[in-house]
Amino acid sequence: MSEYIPSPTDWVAEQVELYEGSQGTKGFTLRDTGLPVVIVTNRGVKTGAVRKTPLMRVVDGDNYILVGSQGGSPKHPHWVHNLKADSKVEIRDEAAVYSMKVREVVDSVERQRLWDIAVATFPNYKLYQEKTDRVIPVFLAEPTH
Ligand code: F42
Repeated sequence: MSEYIPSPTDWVAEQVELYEGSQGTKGFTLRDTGLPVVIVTNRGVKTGAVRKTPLMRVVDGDNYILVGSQGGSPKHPHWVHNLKADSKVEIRDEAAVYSMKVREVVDSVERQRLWDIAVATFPNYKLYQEKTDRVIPVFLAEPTH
């Protein structure tokens, strides 16, 4: 088992600790929004370390949609590079943990469909896209059987 390196952003690391430490019974919403969050566990492309990232819970059937918005910042979050290099992830959704494989969605029709679901779930994504020149990456996580 590789070393786990917590996020250097305090409130993010604290959310991960509360969520995982309570087996998904606490800390599963985004601060004052009350909207649910999942924890994505994956491997860092450079360090090989275990990384854990809270993201909004956006679902499409059994699949999860992962949106690399990072508040509309000018650069992609690091986890985007990690997921492009290694598609194997675990997703914790409250008490449930799923093994999944992710892919970046590049087909424009498919991306639009998933983006619309994401914005309907978390309307701030639309504001974040308006804030930045980069096209916010969208990933689809599908169960591995
Ligand atoms: N971020 C989103 O992009 N989308 C969301 O829907 C979202 C929801 C959300 C809900 C709750 C919450 O607490 C946070 C939420 N966030 C959301 C923020 C999200 O959890 C991440 O903090 C944010 O997206 C930034 O991701 P990041 O991977 O850039 O994390 C930074 C702070 C970080 O940890 N950076 C590390 C560092 O040391 O600076 C590097 C991490 C890393 O993965 N390094 C790799 C390695 O090898 O280990 C190399 C990566 C590379 O770029 O090559």
